[in-house]
Amino acid sequence: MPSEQWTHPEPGDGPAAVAAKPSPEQVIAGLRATSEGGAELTQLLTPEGQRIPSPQFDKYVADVDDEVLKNLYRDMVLVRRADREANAMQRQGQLGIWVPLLGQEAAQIGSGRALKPTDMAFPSYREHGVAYTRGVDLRELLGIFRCTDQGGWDFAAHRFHPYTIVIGNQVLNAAGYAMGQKFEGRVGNTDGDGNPSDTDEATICYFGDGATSQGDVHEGFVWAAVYDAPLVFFCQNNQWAISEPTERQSRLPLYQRARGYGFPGIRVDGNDVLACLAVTRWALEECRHGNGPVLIEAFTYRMDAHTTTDDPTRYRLSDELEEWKLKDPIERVRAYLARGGGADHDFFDQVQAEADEFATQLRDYTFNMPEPPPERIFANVYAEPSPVLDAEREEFLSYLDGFATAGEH
Ligand SMILES: Cc1ncc(C[n+]2csc(CCOP(=O)(O)OP(=O)(O)O)c2C)c(N)n1
Ligand SMILES: [Mg+2]
Repeated sequence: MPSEQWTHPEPGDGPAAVAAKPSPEQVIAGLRATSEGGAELTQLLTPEGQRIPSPQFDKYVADVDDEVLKNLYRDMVLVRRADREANAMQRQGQLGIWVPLLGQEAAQIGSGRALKPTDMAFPSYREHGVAYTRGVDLRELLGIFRCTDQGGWDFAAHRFHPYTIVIGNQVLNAAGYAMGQKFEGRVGNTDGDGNPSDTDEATICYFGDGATSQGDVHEGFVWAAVYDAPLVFFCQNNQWAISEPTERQSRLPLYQRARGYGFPGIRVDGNDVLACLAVTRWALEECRHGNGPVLIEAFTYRMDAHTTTDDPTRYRLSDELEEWKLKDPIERVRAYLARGGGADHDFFDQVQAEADEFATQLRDYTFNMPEPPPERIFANVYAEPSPVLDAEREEFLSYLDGFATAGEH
């Protein structure tokens, strides 16, 4: 029988001297009670592939017919296949490290496809699926993991910030960026008919459950809140921060933290691409209209290791993984499409063949990836030319030349 969720006693309920502590079962029940669905969890597609109507969110996916859903399915299959290929290439010594996204495809594709080209996105280091939706060539992204490249893509062109390894740091960057959008009047505009303007912008910032324990994230929440910055905080709660479970990070579901900062928080089924699309579209619209920020907690599960340097069998039980396989984000879309006749075997076979071809291209490119010249380390540091940096580059180049000369003697 599931344990009751623990609630702290109200002031005056009892003598303060009596310790009011939740049992471990109550802590876990509070954090995970909604993993099965229910009032707290926004879900539009069940793990069995059944469409649940939502009075609040259906209008945000009114355009999603079978064709659009097939595209979302294709996106998820392609990024999963790319993820598995990259994982295998790391094992073969072709990449220095890999950070798997397995299980988080719906959270990333759903939220990424909710963005407009003019919106800005700040990822952590696992957002390969979001990168794909921003038009980043995943071959370029693999350069970071092969250590031939420091950034991987044109951040301004894709409106997709560099990966950030320092936990939570990108939340400050995103808060500052969104405050800039506000200061420059790029939110809350109306067209000639008094309707919200198409040109308004928002920012989305991705981070994990573990990051919510980091000071930077709290500072970002405060700044974004008091400036009404157009910022969607998108927390992928994959329930683990390497080996630390969420119950070691919080006493209550993460989305509820938003209330303390004064903005809305919502928990969405992070394995439901339709719900992630709908909720993120809603949140981005709120932000573009000047009602930001919003916190979205996408409740999901990391189905692989933290990175290829991690061994999850040392800290978690395999039955947890088995349970989450039943909530696979791709399978539920497939079940929905197959049952409703929206897609047949040919479609699924064709997507699989396309994914295999995609993986082959990634592999071929990775094996022959061009190595950039060493002085590239000086590129893209500042927007304007810098005499100090120019001098350092010249010094570095003559240092390298010294090796060539030494070799000649
Ligand atoms: C400031 C900082 N502290 C510690 C680390 C080491 N570290 C790397 S990933 C990680 C866990 C992050 O977990 P979470 O935020 O849940 O993201 P996930 O990896 O699960 O997507 C930690 C502690 C770091 N990169 N930066
Ligand atoms: Mg995590």
